[in-house]
Amino acid sequence: MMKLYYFPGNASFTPHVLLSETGADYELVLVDRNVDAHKSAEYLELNPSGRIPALIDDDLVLFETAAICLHIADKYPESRLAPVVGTTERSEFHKWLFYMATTLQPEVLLYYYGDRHAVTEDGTAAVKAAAEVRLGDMMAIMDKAVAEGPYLLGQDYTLLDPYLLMLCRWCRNFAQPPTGYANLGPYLERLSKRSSIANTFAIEGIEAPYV
Ligand SMILES: N[C@@H](CCC(=O)N[C@@H](CS)C(=O)NCC(=O)O)C(=O)O
Repeated sequence: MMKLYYFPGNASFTPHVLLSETGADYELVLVDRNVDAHKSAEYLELNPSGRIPALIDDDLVLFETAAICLHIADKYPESRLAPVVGTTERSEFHKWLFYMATTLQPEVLLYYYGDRHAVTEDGTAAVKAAAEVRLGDMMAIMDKAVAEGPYLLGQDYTLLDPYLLMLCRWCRNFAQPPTGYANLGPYLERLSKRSSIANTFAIEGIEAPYV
């Protein structure tokens, strides 16, 4: 049985939604950030970067959210969480997955961990402020991308959707929250009602407003 190491609302959220989508048996293991369990020697054996999530599937130990999501999608192709390899849709899918994992998500981390990127409090505040502005530009790109909908890739729901919802959720307290964008707003509302996503909010103890 797969084991997902998680903390409510963290980057483990998307793999958690996907496990729920597949109907697979899985176990959730809380990594309690309140006591820095993600920096414990035991957890660092699984994820040497001391970050959440990690996934164990038999002998395989994975870290990095996007890699975990792809593993779940590949293991359960019948859940259609990713387009078939070799199709145009698959290449589009890779584009957005890499954009989110290597551009959008690190920018959100700059916002939340500004102190790791500056040596003074003023410096931290400046890093956070700049990240928020840059995320505004990135959200405008995502807003345009979901304009046609109902999903990021069009008609087909994929793992990109809960991934984007998770990243948008992390920006919910911004001066210009993602819900305020013309297309992202209704898109996020629609997704929040999807049963796998609503159930994951409930299991993780996350209360409305979700995004
Ligand atoms: N690129 C990593 C980033 C994961 C990440 O930064 N997770 C956050 C929680 S959302 C974390 O564990 N932060 C604790 C820390 O950086 O000390 C991934 O996608 O798995």
